[in-house]
Amino acid sequence: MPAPENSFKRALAQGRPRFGCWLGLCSPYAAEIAARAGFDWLLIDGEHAPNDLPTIAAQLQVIDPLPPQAVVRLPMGEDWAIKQALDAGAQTLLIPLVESAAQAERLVRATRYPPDGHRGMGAALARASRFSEIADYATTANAEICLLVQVETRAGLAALDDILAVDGVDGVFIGPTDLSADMGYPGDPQAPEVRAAIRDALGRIAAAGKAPGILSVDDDEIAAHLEAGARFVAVGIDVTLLAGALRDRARRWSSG
Ligand code: 3PY
Ligand code: MG
Repeated sequence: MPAPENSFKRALAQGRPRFGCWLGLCSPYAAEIAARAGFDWLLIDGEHAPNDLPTIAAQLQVIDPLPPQAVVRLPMGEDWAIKQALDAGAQTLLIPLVESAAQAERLVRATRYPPDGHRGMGAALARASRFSEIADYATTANAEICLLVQVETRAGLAALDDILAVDGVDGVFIGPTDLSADMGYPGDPQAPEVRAAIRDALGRIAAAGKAPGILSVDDDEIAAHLEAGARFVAVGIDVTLLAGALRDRARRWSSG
């Protein structure tokens, strides 16, 4: 039996738009609500939400049997963290702050078993191999890994064409918040210079045949990103959706 097919990777390769939601509530219960809402993919955020390996694994267990594809964002692209996330059953990873082709190549190798890379062997006791039920996991896992890297600094943008040439990188996600800060507009990803840089980057990623990704919760901006080439687009964040709805309700019925 081979590793499970990564249908998110296939969809991105075919250029189909995929709409997702960011998960920062760190809860399998909340992840199930999002997984039943109708999104194509869900991002379990280990960079800016207090997720650790057990909470990531628990959310993967909930999401995997349901329609959306799970994407795990790690806080950084360290070999050991990548190995643990893959062993926990993640097949699609998003890695922040990639600024060179050499860094992207190291990430590709960290996600692949030898001879294509140096991912440590040990999935026999892991969820990734369904606890050894998938007899052919070691020989079939590499083909189902989807690696998405984040370009979110001026240095990353300067290296974008080199990063796009790295075999094994499936998509490049532009991080508008970090990019705007690095470009001198902290908290203002709408700044015209930032918007132009994002538009140019999304177009270059699409032209290179890789999947361009982005996050926005503004409908007009999402339409512009799609028009510029974006294909995996996060259109919501569970934390801010919940916080906004709760605040609206509390305001409506405020006793003070
Ligand atoms: C960013 O905007 O910097 C992100 O990492 C995610 O949107
Ligand atoms: Mg970022």
